[in-house]
Amino acid sequence: MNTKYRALVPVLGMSLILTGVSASFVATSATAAPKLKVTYIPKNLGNPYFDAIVKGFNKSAKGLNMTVKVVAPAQAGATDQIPFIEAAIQQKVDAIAISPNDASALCPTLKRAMKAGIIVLAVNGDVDVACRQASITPVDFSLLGKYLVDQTASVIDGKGDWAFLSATSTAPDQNGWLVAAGKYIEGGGQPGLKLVDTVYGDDAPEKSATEAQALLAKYPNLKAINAPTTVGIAAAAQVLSTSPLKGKVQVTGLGTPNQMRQYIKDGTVKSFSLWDPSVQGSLAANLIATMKAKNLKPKAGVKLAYKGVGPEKWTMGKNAGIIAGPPQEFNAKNIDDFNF
Ligand code: RAM
Repeated sequence: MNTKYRALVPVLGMSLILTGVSASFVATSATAAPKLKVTYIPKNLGNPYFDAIVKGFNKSAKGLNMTVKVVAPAQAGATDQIPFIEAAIQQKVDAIAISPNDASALCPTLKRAMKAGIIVLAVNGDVDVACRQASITPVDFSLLGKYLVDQTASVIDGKGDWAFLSATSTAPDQNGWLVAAGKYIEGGGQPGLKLVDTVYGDDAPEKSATEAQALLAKYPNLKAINAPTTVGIAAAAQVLSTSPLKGKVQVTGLGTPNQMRQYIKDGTVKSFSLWDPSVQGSLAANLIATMKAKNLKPKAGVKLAYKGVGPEKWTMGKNAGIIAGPPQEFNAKNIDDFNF
């Protein structure tokens, strides 16, 4: 587990993770405006991808009179985030930002939060639109499906059997991308490729490694594993890096440059992609502050300008969704230019 920003404190039978910056909500003086209290709930613990989102959150929160408390379950199960949402409601926070593990299972609890006057944002993945006020996602999900299939084609010259190693079977982000990938394939995209299986590593390193090994054993003609999850791709690359199949089976997908650098350097991986996750955290902090200060009601067409955050000018799309993207490819030529 990454211990950089976490202290594990057992509270009411669940694990509460506190960021170094905001171990508790900071009391304000009588004259100062009260600090905005935000709880951010990533999918699960121990994933550096979410550390990067938290970094962006904290960086922007500093200038926004805001404290950000980060709490998450140990595992990324569909309902595992519910107790953390409930705790935030009890603490009367101003806003809850959540990277959901399920599109519907969290809805009744998120609706209760909104009824209590709490701003609810979906970050990195979305929930049913009635259960949040806005979403910030990294990419247009329908476009990323094609992107992943084309990415697989590019590492095996457009030909061969391949499999998806995904996160959890309920993950709204990965599931959205997988459905879009399926549509692209059905429509004749990359006809030289054959998708033989989709397996789930649950965004847990050990389970992801076991699933990668099982794929290699089950499909002797497998040419590539595409893991559209930073946990899955690092686990699959680690398995291949010490296997006689290194170089014969390609691993690609979505990963953080810091976790994947060694596998690019040792030749296990040719290329993979990701966006900068910190932009989503920065956008979330700024959007919460704007919604509070200006009583902004998010909807399509709302224009936002945030200095130092990505391209700085943002427009809300359909269902008050903001896309933080774009995906970027990493390979041996550019991997050292990135540090997250
Ligand atoms: C993992 C998580 C996250 C996803 C990234 C690409 O870290 O599943 O939700 O967006 O991978």
